[in-house]
Amino acid sequence: MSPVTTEHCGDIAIVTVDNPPVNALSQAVRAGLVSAVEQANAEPKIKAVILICSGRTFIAGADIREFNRPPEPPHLPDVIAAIEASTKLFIAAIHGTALGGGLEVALGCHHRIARPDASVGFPEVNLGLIPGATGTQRLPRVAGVQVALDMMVSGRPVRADKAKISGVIDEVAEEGELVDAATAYARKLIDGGVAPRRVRDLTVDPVEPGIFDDFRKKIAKKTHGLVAPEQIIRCVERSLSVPFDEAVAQERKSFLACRESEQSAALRHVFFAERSVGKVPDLKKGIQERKTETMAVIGAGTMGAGIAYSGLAAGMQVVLLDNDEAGLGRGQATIRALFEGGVARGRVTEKGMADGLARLKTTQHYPDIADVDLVIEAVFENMAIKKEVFSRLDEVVRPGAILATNTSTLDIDQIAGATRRPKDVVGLHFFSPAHVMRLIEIVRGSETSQDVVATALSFSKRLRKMGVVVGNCFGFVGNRMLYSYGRESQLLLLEGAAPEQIDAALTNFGMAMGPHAVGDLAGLDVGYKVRSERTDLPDDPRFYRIANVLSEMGRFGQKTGKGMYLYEDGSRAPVSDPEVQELINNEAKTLGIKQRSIDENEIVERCIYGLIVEGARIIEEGIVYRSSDIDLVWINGYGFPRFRGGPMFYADRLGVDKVYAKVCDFSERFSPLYWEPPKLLQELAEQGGRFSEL
Ligand code: 3H9
Repeated sequence: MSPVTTEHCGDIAIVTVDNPPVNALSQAVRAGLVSAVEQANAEPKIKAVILICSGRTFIAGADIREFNRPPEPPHLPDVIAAIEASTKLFIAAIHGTALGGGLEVALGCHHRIARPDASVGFPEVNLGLIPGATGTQRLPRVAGVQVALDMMVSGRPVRADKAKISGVIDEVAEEGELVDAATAYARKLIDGGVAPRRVRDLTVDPVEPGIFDDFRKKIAKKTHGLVAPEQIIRCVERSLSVPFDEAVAQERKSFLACRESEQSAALRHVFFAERSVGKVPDLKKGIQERKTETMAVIGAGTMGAGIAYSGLAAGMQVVLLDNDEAGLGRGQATIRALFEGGVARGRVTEKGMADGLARLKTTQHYPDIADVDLVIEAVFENMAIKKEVFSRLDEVVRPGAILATNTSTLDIDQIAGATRRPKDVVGLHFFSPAHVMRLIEIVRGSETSQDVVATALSFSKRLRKMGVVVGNCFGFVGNRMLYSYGRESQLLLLEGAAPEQIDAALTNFGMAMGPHAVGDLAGLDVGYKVRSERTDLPDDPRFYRIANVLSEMGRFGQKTGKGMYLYEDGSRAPVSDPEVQELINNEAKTLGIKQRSIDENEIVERCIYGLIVEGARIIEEGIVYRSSDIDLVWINGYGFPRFRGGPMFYADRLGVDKVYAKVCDFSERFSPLYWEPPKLLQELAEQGGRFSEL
């Protein structure tokens, strides 16, 4: 049966799209729409057609899954042209979200009415695409150039009221059934003798000279390295001077080029990865989750305060516990400052801040947190201290509460072992700054119960974060892989690459920051302490040599004004330090390493392939459910470029066989100590497989 059906109500036809879950424009929907138009045109008694959707939303866009196949007719621009050319009045009735191709269909209709809670937008840019079915030419015609640029380059949808003001929609429906409001609207148009109003026939309002260049400057930093935003701008520029059909042909060409691009393939991969990350294969369906209304955070340092703030911002009751009174005061001040920052940026209202702060309690006494639903421990990264905290929690906190640790590296099972309820213990590894970073690694211990994992996933969502369920091993997914990445960035120093050269190579690749700038930001002492507690490090004097020497000199990074780089007072901008280069050269000499000139390509390959090799081991050991979970950890926690899809997807696109060959080459050139290829990498390479297919 076609997903598009037509029903007649007197002289009005109601065409309904029913293609769950989001009414995407699959080939069957496109074909159904064409035949609905033909039927309406052939039916003399029909004067108007209402295009409406079943389920939770209006058409949410093209069917993204079809983008991996050659386009099949009827093509969307032709479907929209048929709707627009219809002699019958076409009215789009919008609920939920009209997105991408969905909004293009609505703009092909002659009129648009939307529920007050609906929104409309062009999110194509988030998929490395441009609106490719006349959207770039229609939006400037109804809403002007500035609105068109803002909506299409940001990808952010706008609510119905705003969309009406800018001319994207014509009417906001009153409360009640949308179909009734749309029918009443259609009746008004029919009775008023209103003829079809075709957007293609409108002209774009003239603009101030320089508007496009100003816009380019405004977005330059945010869109650095992305292809689609510039393509959108060029299409909108054409809407002012090039005839509609010609501009649409150019838009289509540009859309198809984007669709075939590596960037779009990567961004589409991320889109689906984000939708599968919450699906944990072995969790029983319909599992009863635990309550998470009240939360205690142990440790009022920067991390603890950030976690507490996230809970308060999500409407929870939060108790902050620290045995140091002054520390507690500082934590409270940090939380207040975070709220004030939110108010200043317009993200939190004054009332929201007052409510949030009223829900915060502080204490130095464990019995005060006895009744909470969830505890998150955020004390020093030291096993003995963590065990002590967990045995206290075990004594005082009510049965059934979830006991979580924010450890970034330590063994969850050992921590759980300090309690008599290991089933209730889970890792919730937040990233710093906790109020900003979206990622939470949900670390499943060997005894963590299913309902605790399910609750941790919902809790992450409630905090508007992305929970990725991972297994228990040193450093879990993110920090374990960081070790290999960091190791290579350190070895490269000894071999002759300068810190700024390494950082530039990786930011050119798309990393948000270079590894040495990140080290200085996080504090070189932090990694130093973790390494000094590990007993399983390789017996290699080169391993993190420069970071160790700098830490021992008290050069911890930004917080001490110098680390790998120098920092002028109050500035976070790294400045090269000739003393550090001299130190690196001396260390290389001491170790008998002959320095050489190293090119950008080798820097990127050594660091990124280091990640891929460790990622392959993580998959092999079953620490993640799917390779795309690793991609999300690195994109959301470590600044890996989204437009490259994450390290494992990047490996797939390069070709796993090519990566394997290079790893074998590195193993020969630099020693198998770090470059022994994992079995999984070898197998996939031999079978022509991909990580994403596992
Ligand atoms: C485009 O339109 C190009 C045109 O300009 C030109 C063409 C020529 N296709 O997000 P959810 C699936 S580009 C296929 O969890 P929510 C999704 O994978 C497109 N599938 O729901 C998931 O599947 P599963 C422009 C799609 O309520 C299920 O639906 N449009 C599509 O949180 C539920 O998704 C966009 O970029 C799709 N287009 O949010 C809009 N969309 O259950 C993309 C969703 O198997 N979509 N699915 O995991 C969204 O932003 C959100 O899905 C939406 C609903 C806001 C609609």
